[in-house]
Amino acid sequence: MSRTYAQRAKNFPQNEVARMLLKIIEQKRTNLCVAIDLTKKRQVLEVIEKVGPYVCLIKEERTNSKDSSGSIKGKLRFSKAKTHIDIIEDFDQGLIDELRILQERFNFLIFEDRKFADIGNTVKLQYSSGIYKIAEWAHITNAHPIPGDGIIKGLKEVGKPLGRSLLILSEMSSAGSLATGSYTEAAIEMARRHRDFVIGFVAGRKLTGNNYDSKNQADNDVIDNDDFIVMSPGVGLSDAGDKLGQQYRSPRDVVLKSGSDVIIVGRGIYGEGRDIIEEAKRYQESGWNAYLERLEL
Ligand code: 5FU
Repeated sequence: MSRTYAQRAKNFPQNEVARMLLKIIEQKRTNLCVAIDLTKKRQVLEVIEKVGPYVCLIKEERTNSKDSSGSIKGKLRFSKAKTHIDIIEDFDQGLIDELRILQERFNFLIFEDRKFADIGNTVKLQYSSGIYKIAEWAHITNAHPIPGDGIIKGLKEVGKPLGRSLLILSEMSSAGSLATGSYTEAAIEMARRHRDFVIGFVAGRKLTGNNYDSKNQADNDVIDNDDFIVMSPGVGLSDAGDKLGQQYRSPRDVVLKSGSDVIIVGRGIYGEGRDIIEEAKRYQESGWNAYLERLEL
């Protein structure tokens, strides 16, 4: 048995972002995060316009491509064209302003999937400065635990005063990932040491916390200090994976069997030939029904 998203909000007294996210999930009845790996700001905004009603989170990636066809259809052939770079072609403050408008209109949070991985002093600068100034607009970002606690401390110095929060990448969905076993265990310990800034994990399953009965009032009065929000990428209903090692599982598998809290879906929603709105609805329903089933366990 498990608690509802709303009941878990009290487990995050130090993280307003976590409480906001849990509230949005409950209000909009969606545990879907759409990962927008598109290359032009116009495309990103067009997808958000479509999926906005069905998501709790938008996961942004700063990507670029040589494709200049300008059409959404052409741009959506990104499984090979997408690359992570530090400079986006047409990034400007206008994108951030538009994102903020859409965020208010549709009530979702923004997760910049930056995957920081350097020493504390460097990530501090990467998070606060440069062209993107991620800390100014992203409610949530994430970091690899590999450099040790310094990476969290550095990001926290910038993000905490702004009310931002962090996820730790403790597992990855790709085949052959090294983030397993003792690495994952160490990542969990790091997160526990920084509960004032870390709200959860990118992982394939629930990693911490206790089980409670959502219908038992006595249970619900207890605060679970080991509760972290788990967000899982590698979710797809139509494909088993891609040619570059990505591996997909169904929302039901991820949320019901593995106890994850948020499903992260990219190409399953806006891949070539997909009806973005229909797919967003399908994933939203699938993720939410799996959660409702989990409450009954
Ligand atoms: F940390 C991870 C991970 O382990 N697997 C991922 O796939 C992050 N991701 C991201 O989720 C990845 O960078 C994409 O942005 C997104 C999955 O996209 P897809 O199109 O659904 O495969």
